[in-house]
Amino acid sequence: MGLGKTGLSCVRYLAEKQRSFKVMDTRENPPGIDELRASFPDIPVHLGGLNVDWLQEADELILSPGIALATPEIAKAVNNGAEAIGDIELFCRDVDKPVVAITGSNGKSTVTTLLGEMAKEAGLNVAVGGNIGTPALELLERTDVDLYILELSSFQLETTHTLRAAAATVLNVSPDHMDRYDSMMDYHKAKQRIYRGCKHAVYNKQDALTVPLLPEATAATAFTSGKPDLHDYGLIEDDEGTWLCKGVERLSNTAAMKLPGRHNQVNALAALALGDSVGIPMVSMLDALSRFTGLSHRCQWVAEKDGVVWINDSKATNVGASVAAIEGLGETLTGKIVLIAGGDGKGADFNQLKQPLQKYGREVVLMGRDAADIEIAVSEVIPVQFAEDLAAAIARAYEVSESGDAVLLAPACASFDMFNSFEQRGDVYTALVRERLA
Ligand code: UMA
Ligand code: ADP
Repeated sequence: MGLGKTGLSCVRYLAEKQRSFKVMDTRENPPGIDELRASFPDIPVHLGGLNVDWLQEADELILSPGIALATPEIAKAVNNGAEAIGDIELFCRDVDKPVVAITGSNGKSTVTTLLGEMAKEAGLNVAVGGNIGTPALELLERTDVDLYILELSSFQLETTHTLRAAAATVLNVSPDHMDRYDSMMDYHKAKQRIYRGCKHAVYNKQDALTVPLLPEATAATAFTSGKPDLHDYGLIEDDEGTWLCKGVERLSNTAAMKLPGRHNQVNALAALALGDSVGIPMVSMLDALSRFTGLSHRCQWVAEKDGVVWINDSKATNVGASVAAIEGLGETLTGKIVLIAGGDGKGADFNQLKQPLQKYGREVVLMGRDAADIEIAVSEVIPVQFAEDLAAAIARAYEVSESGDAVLLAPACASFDMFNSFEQRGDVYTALVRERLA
């Protein structure tokens, strides 16, 4: 149920296994339909709605993540005895190498990619996928894999029953996808499924909702942005700066990291804890970490000049992500943040920006459609300037920033009023910054 990327990967997998199946999608013209018709012309397809007869006949329903289990027709079929699973469950039933599974409200893609780089550095043949882009079942097409690293969304976890990961983590839990869940409790329950049957759980000591609800005998390691207990991963501050630590052991000074921000130091600790628990050598992991500049558009280091660092967090398309970036970065600076924000606010409440900006901000440069709404929310606590476009915003930030500062593009808004996508917004920012600093 559901074509798209996931559905197509299931079709290829089921066809290869010579299973008997049908495909449906509520969309009239779902992505992947042309490929399905060309490569699998004999597979029955129902589009533009749910086929209730097919649902009643099925032994097994394989749901794409975009389809909710709570859909009444699906709930009814499950009540009548059909089993509801997803692509990750199919993957789990077949996989014969260790799997590291990563979920959380924020930081999933960063930790997944970083851990992949760490495993590669150690010489492992690693396959990285899941919610991050390549559907998990496509990874099974490779025959040389030593280790699988999967980013999993709560949607995927809802329909996964036998994950049994070698290592699993919930990085953090904050409100998200509340259009799909009745309450935070339901969202939390979906995330917790990642720990089912795992050999080693890795959790965030500062976020109670990530603590695994597992038998005590399960091995578990915590990470924290505070001082670690004996077997935890954490941060220790001394006159040489901040250290990534395992217990009292100093692993690396954070000055050796290119990934900016406290939240990314915590992401690094999570990746180290996961990698350690599946036996990736620490020295390889630290090497990979020191080179990792982060994913494009997520608090990405762009340039540094005259003591001012320029950061692209165009992926901060909502207020929560901007707040994380301001706080994460702010804590690590000797100076302050010049924030470039604004765009299509999607009706958001910008008041949450006030407190972190009061603490860490030097000035806010606003652009885009909803700039005035942000000004109303924050102007009491921080100077605000308006800019015609991104180039003008960069020019103003260049003028006002001082040594020790960071200029941060973290718009708290979608990009569609000025750009095609958050990626394009970030690319334009990167090019304009480099041009100005050249
Ligand atoms: N849809 C329908 N009718 C259907 C099936 C889907 O209207 O019958 C809609 C869904 O509600 C959704 C959209 O179509 O809005 C796409 O859903 P899908 O299940 O077809 O998505 P795929 O193309 O298979 O992509 C999915 C993940 N998408 C979602 O979870 C919505 C991708 O994560 C993931 O990369 C891919 O599988 C491979 O595993 C994207 C995502 O936005 C990046 N994830 C969410 C997030 O990260 O916040 C959870
Ligand atoms: P996800 O895959 O969960 O969306 P990403 O790694 O793509 O996560 O990061 C998305 C946004 O979330 C980034 O723009 C960043 O500002 C913020 N972020 C990243 N890591 C964390 C974290 N550990 N805690 C809070 N926010 C974070």
